[in-house]
Amino acid sequence: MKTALISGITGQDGSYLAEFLIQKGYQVHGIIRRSSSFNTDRLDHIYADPHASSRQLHLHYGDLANAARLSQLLEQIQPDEVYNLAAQSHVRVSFEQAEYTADVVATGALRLLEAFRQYAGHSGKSPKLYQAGSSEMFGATPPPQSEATPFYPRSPYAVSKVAAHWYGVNFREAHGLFICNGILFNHESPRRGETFVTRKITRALGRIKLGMQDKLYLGNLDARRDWGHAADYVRAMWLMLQQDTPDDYVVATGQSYSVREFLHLAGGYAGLDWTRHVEVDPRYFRPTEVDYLQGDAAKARRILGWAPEISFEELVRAMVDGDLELARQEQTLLRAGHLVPSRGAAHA
Ligand code: NDP
Ligand code: GDR
Repeated sequence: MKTALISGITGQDGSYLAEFLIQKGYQVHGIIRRSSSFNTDRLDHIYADPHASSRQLHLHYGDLANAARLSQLLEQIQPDEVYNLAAQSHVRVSFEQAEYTADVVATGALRLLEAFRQYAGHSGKSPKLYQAGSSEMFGATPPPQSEATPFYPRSPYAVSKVAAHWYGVNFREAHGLFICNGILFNHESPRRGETFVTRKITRALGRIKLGMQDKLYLGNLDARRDWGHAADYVRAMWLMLQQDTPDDYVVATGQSYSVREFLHLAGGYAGLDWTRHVEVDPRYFRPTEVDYLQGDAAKARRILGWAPEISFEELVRAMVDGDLELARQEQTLLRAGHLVPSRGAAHA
């Protein structure tokens, strides 16, 4: 039975990856940040009482800002596979919190790599590490983007991911470690954070459909993204670590749509004329935008045998269905006199 350690386990990808690895029989350990409010909602359905002997999911407090704790966790858990998914992952927020983003995304990855190097040196195992890289690293370089495409990052987030990518390559080459960089294009799901554009849209459509909200304020509707489903993408992460040699891979669907096209499809499926509800608010524009991402995942297809199984249309439908159901639940709570936070002003 293998043991995995996931940083960022409470995020969208962390929850899908934990589910995937548990189904494969892994013991899954996750690093969670201490928070004054609960941050484990996405894991509730797979969480088991710590006293249950059969449980496969184990959560530990830690933070990518705390190097000593990362070392301690690796020594204690002795993982076969480490997945570094933790990040301040919001591109626009990174313009406001550039230094913090660099500390978590770039230096945080370095802290984990350094702890991993020491652990690998004396564990007697040959552990493997996955680093969550991003299509944002390509930034302004025109599509299609593959492993051979030069990086041209357009935000503090993307610059930090480029640094983390090269730390990974350097640790692999300098110390002979098994480290893979995934270069994943956008992937979404009903568990996507509510301030990313797809989820912001489907969340609002659900509430508009039930009369709980009228307007949705968005930024650049012309940006194009290659959107896949997170469940498909965590499988690619795992496949990278099952190979005999470490390498870097682009993971993408190869199809690209604009935000406007996403609105059209999601609005149509929800039975709404989105043009009556959406307004453009420049506060959501980015100082430097990434206009057009469309990945070429031929290498992942050839070497990993990976291909997406969930189509763009299925993704959009799953997200709209999920958020219509959530809006219905909110409406029931409201009618029963409970407080429900307003989502109209999702501020990113
Ligand atoms: P999320 O924003 O949903 O999750 C980020 C996770 O990182 C959360 O668990 C968060 O914890 C945790 N985290 C944030 N800061 C720290 C810290 N200082 N120490 C420890 N944990 C921290 O991201 P996704 O699941 O969407 O993405 C996973 C990874 O993949 C990220 O690195 C992201 O940058 C990258 N990526 C994502 C893509 C996508 O389209 N989703 C595409 C390409 C790359 P908390 O819950 O407490 O906030
Ligand atoms: P992105 O995702 O920046 O690609 O990063 P996001 O959904 O935030 O933006 C996609 C595009 O939509 C445009 N947009 C808006 N975006 C947000 N968030 N809010 C809006 O109101 C809005 N209106 C238009 C944006 O300008 C952009 O062009 C995501 C994150 O998950 C990163 O962590 C990851 O690395 C990349 O995907 C791949």
